[in-house]
Amino acid sequence: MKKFGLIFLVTGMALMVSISAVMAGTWAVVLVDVQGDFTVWKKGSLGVAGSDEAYVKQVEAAVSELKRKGLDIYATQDWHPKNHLSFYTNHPGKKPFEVIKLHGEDQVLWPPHCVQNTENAEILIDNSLFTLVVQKGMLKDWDCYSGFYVGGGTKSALESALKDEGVDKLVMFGIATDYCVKSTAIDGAKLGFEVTVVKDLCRGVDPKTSKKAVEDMTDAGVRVVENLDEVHIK
Ligand code: VGL
Ligand code: ZN
Repeated sequence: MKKFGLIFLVTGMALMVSISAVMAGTWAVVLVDVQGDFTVWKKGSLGVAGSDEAYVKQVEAAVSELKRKGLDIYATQDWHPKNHLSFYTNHPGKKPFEVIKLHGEDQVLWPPHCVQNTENAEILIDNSLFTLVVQKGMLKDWDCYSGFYVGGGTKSALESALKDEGVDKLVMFGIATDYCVKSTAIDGAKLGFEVTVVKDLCRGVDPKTSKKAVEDMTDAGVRVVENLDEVHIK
């Protein structure tokens, strides 16, 4: 009788531990495109407002703190070939930031940026903190803002890597609020993750589209918070 009591107790405790683990979920960080070309710090070709050295150091401190708390860090990296069709220079007569139709969709024509193996394509955060770096935008004919894809509807390794590790909650930040952060966050929500975007760790190309991006993310079920303290991870 005594033996059965002990077995029940141990089984019950194991059950409670696993239930609480499932309820708490598993967090990971998705760090979006903190690369030289998107920063004014590195005089990037597409340096967005407020992306100075202090911003990058603030992001690095946040990433380090979350890593210390036990979260794995997944980083995305815009990674274009020189002849990429999102570059205005590959469309004779077009100017930077003009919008054209590509595959029937609006395509902003960007200054050349994040060209593979160039210095300003590098991620500015200590790369030893990363569990995985996911590259996107490698296909010449397709732009790709979402880290869950590489372009043309082909998935990157991000979703399967996260799901293999049992991750279900993502804390997300980086550049640019109105393009890659927005797209990666919304796709994350669509793919079944609980996504939290931390606004003061993001920088946007344009204030208007950044404001709209926050609305679009919220509508898609993404939780947008002002700062890391509001995330309440553990
Ligand atoms: C991005 C414009 C072009 C981004 C990437 O990382 O948000 N923006 N390519
Ligand atoms: Zn790009």
